[in-house]
Amino acid sequence: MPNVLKEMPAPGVAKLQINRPDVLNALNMEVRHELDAALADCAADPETRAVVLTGNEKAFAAGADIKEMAKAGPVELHALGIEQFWQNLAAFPKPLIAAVNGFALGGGFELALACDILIVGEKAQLGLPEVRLGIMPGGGGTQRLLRACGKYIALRYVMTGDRFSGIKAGELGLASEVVEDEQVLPRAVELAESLAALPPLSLAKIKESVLQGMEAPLNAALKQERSAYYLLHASEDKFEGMAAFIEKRPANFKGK
Ligand code: DAK
Repeated sequence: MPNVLKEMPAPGVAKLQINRPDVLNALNMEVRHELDAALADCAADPETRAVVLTGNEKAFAAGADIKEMAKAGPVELHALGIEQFWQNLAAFPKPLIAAVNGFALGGGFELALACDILIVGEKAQLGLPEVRLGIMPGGGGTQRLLRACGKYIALRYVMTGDRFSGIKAGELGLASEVVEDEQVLPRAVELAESLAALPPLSLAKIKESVLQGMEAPLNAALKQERSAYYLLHASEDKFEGMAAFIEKRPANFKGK
């Protein structure tokens, strides 16, 4: 059985499901490689315009596989090239929606935090419990949480390793939407389908501007936004979008 299952649940939408239910979708090297490859396929495929990343009702992912990590020293860990997985994920150019039910812990939560939009079930359990294992988050958790909700909330949860619910995640600004657990996947697919109908180049440039802007001084970020804005005026989809508005018809965007 593959560790990552791929389906196309709606036009233009790929669903990638982590599939190690026996260990609450713990992320081992096979999962990382399969996810990396599946995301690369989605990035390269013009028919895929938005991706939903999910687990199952019990776990989005309960973190890195502790049994795999327990034996490894820093040199072995480094040699595994896990950083490349996180870098590729951060550079994924299309809309990436995390549909989170159950446990999203450690590397599993970091995986969700690296997505663009988080749809979270009310009863989900999120957190960065690495401190309790004598380590700390290493997949971007300290930094993405800090940037998403500020120093005091980030340290509150990263230092204690405490878990929090999906509802709490919503209150902390760590979820795009909090919905009933059964609605997580349908809502994520619905949102992905609506994104898949929008102009891909605009979405790519919006994502790039927001993500790069988070790391840049305001002036540099505004400059980057402006150049992305002007570039879109050269796209066929700009002419299609505006013509469709003027002619009062739905637009048919081609990603050109
Ligand atoms: N790894 C391996 N197995 C896991 C696992 C994990 N993270 N989480 C759960 N499992 C396995 C359990 O061992 C158990 O397997 P069996 O004993 O049945 O063989 C099965 O899943 C069911 O789990 P439980 O019996 O524990 O189920 P409960 O409902 O009682 O508890 C739980 C659920 C999620 C609260 C508990 O399983 C738990 O605390 N799991 C560990 C959560 C955790 O500490 N996660 C953080 C892992 S550290 C890196 C970047 C990032 C990272 C590493 C490197 N680099 C850039 C190098 C990330 C590190 C982490 O994520």
